[in-house]
Amino acid sequence: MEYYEREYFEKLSTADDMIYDRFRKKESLNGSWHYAVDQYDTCIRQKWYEEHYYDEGGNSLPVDFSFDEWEMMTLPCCWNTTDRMYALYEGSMIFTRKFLYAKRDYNERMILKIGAANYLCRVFINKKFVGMHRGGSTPCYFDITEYLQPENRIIIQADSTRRNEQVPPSNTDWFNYGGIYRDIELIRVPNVHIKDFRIALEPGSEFHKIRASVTLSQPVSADAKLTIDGLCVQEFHVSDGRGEILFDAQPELWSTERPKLYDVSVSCAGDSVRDRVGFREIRVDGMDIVLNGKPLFLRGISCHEDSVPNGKALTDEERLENIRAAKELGCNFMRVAHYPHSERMSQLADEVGLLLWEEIPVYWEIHFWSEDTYNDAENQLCELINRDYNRASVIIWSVGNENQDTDDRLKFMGGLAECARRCDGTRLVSAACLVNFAKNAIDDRLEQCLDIIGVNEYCGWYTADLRMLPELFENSHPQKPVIITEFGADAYPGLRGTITDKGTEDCQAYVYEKQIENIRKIPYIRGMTPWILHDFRCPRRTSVNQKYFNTKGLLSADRNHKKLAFYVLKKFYDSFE
Ligand code: GCB
Repeated sequence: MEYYEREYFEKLSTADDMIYDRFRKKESLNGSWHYAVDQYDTCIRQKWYEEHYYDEGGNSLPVDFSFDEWEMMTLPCCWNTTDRMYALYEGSMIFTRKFLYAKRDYNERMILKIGAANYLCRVFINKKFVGMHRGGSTPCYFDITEYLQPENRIIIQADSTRRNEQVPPSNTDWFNYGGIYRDIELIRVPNVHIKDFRIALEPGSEFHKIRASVTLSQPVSADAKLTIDGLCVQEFHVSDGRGEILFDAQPELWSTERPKLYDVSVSCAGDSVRDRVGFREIRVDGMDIVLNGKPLFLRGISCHEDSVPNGKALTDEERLENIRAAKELGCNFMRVAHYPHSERMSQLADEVGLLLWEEIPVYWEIHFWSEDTYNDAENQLCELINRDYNRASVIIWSVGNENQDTDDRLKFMGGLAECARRCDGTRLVSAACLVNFAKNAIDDRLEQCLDIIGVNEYCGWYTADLRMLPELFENSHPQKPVIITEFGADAYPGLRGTITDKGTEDCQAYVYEKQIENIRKIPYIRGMTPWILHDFRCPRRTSVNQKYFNTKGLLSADRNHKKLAFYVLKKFYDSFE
């Protein structure tokens, strides 16, 4: 950390600052913001946000900014897709606008929510530093009540600099989009409000019990009323700001075939919130993954949050296009890699009946020895769990992807697995592990901390000899169900050739055929999420058959072209019906 940044790490917004906000009334700050590229971090070095235009003697001072004359950008967005000039820009950008505020209720608090800003985000209101957030894919919340006046200037710095100590670190296999790329919203809540509301089918209750809990923003006592439309009404007591109820109920279960959702509301201490919730049970039984009491094979596909026109700022239509393509493939499962995608994704998956694997970006070579990096990773995990706890579609929390099996890494990721379990006893914990190539076997010490073992093997691609695959599976004796979380091959859309000619659709389809031929014979493999649904931007990929895209997609980056391998996988998945 640079010396001038130190003071801005003081007021870190974390998972503890989140409030429950689904379906709350929101006032949007999306739209036109003035902006400037601030490559040298001058805004925070020179404290532009303090707006010193005159010295004590009344003499005008030179200033290096013109907040209200700067050009405009429409937020949310990834700045890389707005103008060629910013296509490859990584660093700091300053955004500012004004807004009016009139108090509506003497008792109200105003919460600012930023859906996501990559990676550091600092907020200033009316010349004061409000706080900062780190982590480029989870939402942050700031109580800005004390900073507000009738007329307000807000300044947000988004800093997309890649740094080794961050989560993800500086080297990844995807594009580092910058920007405030999810909604910016104001939420009025009463002083005592519902900070957290959780509801789920109780695991092991034979589908006959539901547990719900409420956490208030203050340690007060009050009665809470829970209504599940068409099912029941329950009352329970909240004391010292927390209350929980476990009650008998027989909800129609949520499944991928019948994604039944209930309208749910809870009111307590003058505040009330709503949700749409499905009830299902996911567990591991021996070597089976069991949904609502029935073993199932997870017919999955991996997916990045990336579109050609919008980067990570996908529209709902684009998300639905991905979901439709996955359904057409015959999927019941999607691995949303390698970081939390928008909360809209899990909400849509709830509606359409698609199971999800959600992941935090503990990717490749993290600073596993650093406590600060651990805290950052754990906070991102907690923010994700808080955000999506009520989503029936989410069945697995993944604590990372492809990390070398070292002692530091075992402690770090073991800690994350434990944290996921502590925060959420209704889901399974996994990680996408590397193959132990010295033994050509599934063998990673992290397995002891997981419910399901994820394995990325690239036989037929990085491990060029496909004959290694049967041997790899035979050499392995996992004690838990395995999901093959990645295999795949690059194919430039439309490029044809022989099955040995890397970069052609024929070669990719061949890899899929051989993989499927082997995977289907192995009983301990209980699911797969090949890499990947569609091509995505990737600065590391410069070859003629990639052109700065990772072309392992089954669809082209614009989703208009289906590669041969799409149909190979579809044929396999359709054989399950
Ligand atoms: C992997 C990584 C993924 C890459 C992929 C590839 O193992 O987990 O992020 O994009 O391989 O295409 O090399």
